[in-house]
Amino acid sequence: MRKSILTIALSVFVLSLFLGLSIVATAAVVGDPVILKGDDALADPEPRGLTPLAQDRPDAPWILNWYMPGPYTANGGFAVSGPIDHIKAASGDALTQESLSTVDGLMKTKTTNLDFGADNGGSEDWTVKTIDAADGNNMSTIYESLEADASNFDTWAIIVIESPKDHVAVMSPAQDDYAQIWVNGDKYHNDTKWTGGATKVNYDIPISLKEGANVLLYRCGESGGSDYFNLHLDSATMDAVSIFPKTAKDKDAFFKEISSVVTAVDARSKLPIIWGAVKALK
Ligand SMILES: [Ca+2]
Ligand SMILES: [Ca+2]
Repeated sequence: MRKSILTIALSVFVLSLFLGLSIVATAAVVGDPVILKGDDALADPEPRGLTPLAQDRPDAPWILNWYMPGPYTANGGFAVSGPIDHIKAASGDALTQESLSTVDGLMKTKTTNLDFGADNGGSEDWTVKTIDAADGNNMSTIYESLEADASNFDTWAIIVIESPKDHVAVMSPAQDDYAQIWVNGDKYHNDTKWTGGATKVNYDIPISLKEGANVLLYRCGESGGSDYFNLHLDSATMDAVSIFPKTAKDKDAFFKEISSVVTAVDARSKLPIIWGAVKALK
């Protein structure tokens, strides 16, 4: 009896060792995260040597809740608009796309509304939008200010990913038309080609996540026809992290949700003020 228990325990140990090694092997195949700098920041994946996967993933763990400003309209088509950082002008230089994809930048949106100007969508407050991953027009659908299947607009969407550790995750976007994605101030994806269907993925992109709060910014530009943006992370990461907005339906609720996640940064930014006050008392 005792021997058989020992055999089972040993088998389980060997099996989990094997599974563990397989997982490590799978993760290794993905490759290291590549941050797009210089000319690569606006270069498509194929010229950079990547091959489209053309995989339909209707059952992937798509992320449905996003923190977003209003749309930038009359963009002149995604090809014209895409290379321009509209966040910079609309925030009065308070933000850039890079800084918006950091905790510090995200915190600024508490008080910084974007104003795209009267001809390009004006100013809508930041709020939480819930998309339907299967909806081939999920970008135009979420905006009351846009007509159904609208053309010529840009959207920006944010999530906070709370990770228990530093690790490399894999993000998989589906977009129509032009996707650009930043994480923690670094650009990881630039793809001007629509993926061919709302849940069709062309690239699995390794990204660096750090312990604690990570900010991901997903910009999608639309010219005509379908307009959708979707994103999922690899299953192991999806199981390990918390993603916000969770149940929040508006800006206030979203910042309440992430308050404990971003506390460390808050405390750090308050330190100089506290020390200044202490000094003043002396
Ligand atoms: Ca459209
Ligand atoms: Ca389109």
